[in-house]
Amino acid sequence: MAIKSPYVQSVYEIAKKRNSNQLEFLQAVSEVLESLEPVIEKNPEFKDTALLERLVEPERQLLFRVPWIDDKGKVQVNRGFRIQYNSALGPYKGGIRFHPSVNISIIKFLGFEQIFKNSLTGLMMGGGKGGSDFDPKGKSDNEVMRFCQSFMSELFRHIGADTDVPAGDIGVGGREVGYMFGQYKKLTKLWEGVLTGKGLTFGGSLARTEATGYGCVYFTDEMLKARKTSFQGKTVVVSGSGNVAIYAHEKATQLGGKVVAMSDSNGFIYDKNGVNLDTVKRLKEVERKRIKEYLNEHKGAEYKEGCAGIWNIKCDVALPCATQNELDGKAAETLVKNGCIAVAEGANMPSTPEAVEVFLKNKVSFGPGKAANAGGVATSGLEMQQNSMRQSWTFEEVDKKLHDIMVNIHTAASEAAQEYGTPGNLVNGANIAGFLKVARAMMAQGIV
Ligand code: NDP
Ligand code: 2IT
Repeated sequence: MAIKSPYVQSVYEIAKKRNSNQLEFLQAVSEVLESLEPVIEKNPEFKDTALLERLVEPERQLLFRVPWIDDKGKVQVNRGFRIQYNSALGPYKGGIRFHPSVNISIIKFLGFEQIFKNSLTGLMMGGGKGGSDFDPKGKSDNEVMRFCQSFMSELFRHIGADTDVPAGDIGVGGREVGYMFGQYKKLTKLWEGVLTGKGLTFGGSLARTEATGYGCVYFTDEMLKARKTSFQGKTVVVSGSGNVAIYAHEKATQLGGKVVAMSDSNGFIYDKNGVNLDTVKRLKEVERKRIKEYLNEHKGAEYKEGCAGIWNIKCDVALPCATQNELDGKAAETLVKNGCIAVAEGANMPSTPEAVEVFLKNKVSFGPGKAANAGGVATSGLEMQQNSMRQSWTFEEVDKKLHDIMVNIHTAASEAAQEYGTPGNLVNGANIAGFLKVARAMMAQGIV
C-alpha cells in the first residue's frame, strides 16, 4: 500500500495490529485511507480529533449464538453478527448476509464500506452490516424460517426503525426478510419499518428488488456518457446470477446492451445470442437451481466450471455482481486486452486492489462498489421514507428517484476526484465525497 502521510499510515498500523487476521477488512480500510490523504492534509482538525482512528473502529459489534432445529430434528448452531459501524448520519443501515464464508472480517469490511456508500446516497443513514455463516442452499423453507426466527430472537434487542435497519444481501432476499420481520413484530409488538426489502404486501417498496442492478447500470451509463458513448450495441458480461446480477442484466438490455455471460459459484454460461433473462429468473428466483441448467433449454449456449473464467469473455462492459475479490489483476488485464472500456461493481469489493490498479492505469472507466451499487441501499432509504409517511409510491416514482440519486453520486464522485487532484479516478472521488459528509457530522457531534 502506498500511504505517504505518517498520520494516515499510523491509523492503518493501529487497524492492522488490532485486526491482523481480518484480510478483507484491512483491504477495505487501506483503500479508503489511501484516498483520504489529500483530504487530511487540507483539514488538520481531523487529525487533532483522532477522526480517522474513530472512523475505523466500529461503534458496536455484536456476536451471538443462533441455535435452530433442522428437518431431521437435529440441533444446529450458527453464528450471528451485527456490526453497528457509524451512526453520525442516521440509524445504522445495511444488509444481512447468509453464507458459509461469513466471518467478522467480511462483515466488518461490508459495514465499513456501507458508511461511505450510505453517505453518498444523500439520504440520512449511518452504516452497519450483519449476517451469519448459515448456508441457505439446500435448506427447506421451514428450516430457513426457523433459522431466521432464531436469528431475530437475539437481533431484535439491538435494532429498530430509528436505531438500526437491516436488509438483504447474499443469501437474504424477500423470503428471509419476511420471516425476520414476522419474528421482530411478534417479539416487540411493533409494526415499523425495521427492515427494508420487505414484500410488497407488508410495506416493501416497489423497485427495491430491481434497485441495486438498475442503479449499477444507471451509474455505468453515466460513465459511458462521460466517454461520449452509451450501452447501445455494447457486449456486456455480468457475473453472478442473484438479485443484483439479474436486474443489472435487465436494465443493461433495456438500454441496448447485450449480456452474453452470467455465473454462479460453480461456473458460468456463455450465450452468444444474449443470455435469456426469463430462463435465469425462473432458475434462480423460483426454482433455486444452478446456472448450469440453463443449457437444458438453450442448446447453443456453453457452460464452463469455475466462475473466474467469465472474465476471459470478450466484452465492452463488465459488471461484477457476485462477491468480494472475484476479479483479480490477471482477469483485469485480460478484460483490458479484450477491449473492455467500463467496469462497474454491482457487488461489494469484487475487484482486488491489483485489478483496480490495472483498470485505472489503462483508463478503463471504473465505478467502485460504494458508488455503483449504492442504488440498493438508496432505495431502502426510500422504503423507510414511505413507511414513515404510511404511503407507497409508484414504481415510476421510485425508479426516477433512484436514477437521480445514481446520477448525483456519479457527479459527486467525479467532482471530488477532480478537486483533490485525480480527475477521472472515481475510487478516490467516491471515498472522499462519502467521507466528507460523515466527517463533518462527526466533528459537529463531539468526541463520541
Ligand atoms: P444473491 O444471494 O442474490 O446472489 C449472489 C450471487 O453471487 C449468486 O449468483 C451466487 O452464486 C454468487 N456468489 C456468491 N458467493 C460467491 C462466491 N464465493 N463465488 C462466486 N460466486 C458467488 O446476492 P446479491 O445479488 O444480493 O448480492 C451480490 C453482491 O452484491 C454481493 O457482493 C452483495 O454484497 C452486493 N450488494 C447487494 C445489494 C442488494 O441490494 N442485494 C446491494 C449492494 C450490493 P451461488 O448461488 O452459487 O451462491
Ligand atoms: O451492500 C448493500 O448496500 C446492501 N446489501 C443493501 C443494504 C440495504 O440496507 O439496503
